[in-house]
Amino acid sequence: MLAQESSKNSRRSFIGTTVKAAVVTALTGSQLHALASNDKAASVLAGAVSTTLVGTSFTQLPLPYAYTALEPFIDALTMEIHYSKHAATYAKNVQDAATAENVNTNSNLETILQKISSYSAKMRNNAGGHYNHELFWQCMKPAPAGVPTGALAAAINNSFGSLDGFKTQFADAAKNRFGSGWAWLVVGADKKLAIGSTANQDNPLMDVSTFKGFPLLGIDVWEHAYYLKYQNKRADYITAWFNLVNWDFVAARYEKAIQ
Ligand code: MN3
Repeated sequence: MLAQESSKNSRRSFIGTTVKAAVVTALTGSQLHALASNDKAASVLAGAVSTTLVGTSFTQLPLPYAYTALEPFIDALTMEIHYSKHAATYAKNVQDAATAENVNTNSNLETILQKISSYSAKMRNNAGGHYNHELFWQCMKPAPAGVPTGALAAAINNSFGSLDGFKTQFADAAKNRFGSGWAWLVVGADKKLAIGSTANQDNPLMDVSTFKGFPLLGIDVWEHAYYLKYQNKRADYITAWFNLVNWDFVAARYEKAIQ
């Protein structure tokens, strides 16, 4: 619980520092060019996504809110176990895999994900697991969720008819992912929004994924994300989860992605 005892002020300060660090560690243009020349998936980043979005580290960041903050939609015990056990283990294991496979842990995780077929199954599972959870925590905030704004709102209406249309398609992708995995809203190389899902800890940045794009929003549909409160009722968890979406985060991510 130590992470939960820090003040709101120190959290805000940390988040600000984190954003700056992400920008500083962003890939350079020449690095992106090198990636794009031999990797189709990299074209999503090189063609459609600002380099300031690339910079997820190998280290688990503090949760940006308390374990209790997402109640009643996600209970505190689920959050504590999810963050401090499941996600922390992915973070540890991706660092172990990086050491074993001579990957510089000061590099960006996105770079590894785009070439994940070059690495071990341990790297695939844990680089994906760590990246997905780091994004997942930021995709949520204490209720109420509000609504998409600006360019994202227009794009959602254009692609899915309405916010409700988006929710229906996104929930279907999440419900229909058999077994463990994730559902995603992504922006593709064509700069259009798309909804899809991936199995296990794969994600749409990976060269091995059949569903590709730059992830804007993701929902974890592994049972560990919801079973304590919702048991087998994944659909109820998904419905409740929409109350927690941090649309400001998603909108900012989208606007940078289409620059
Ligand atoms: Mn999880």
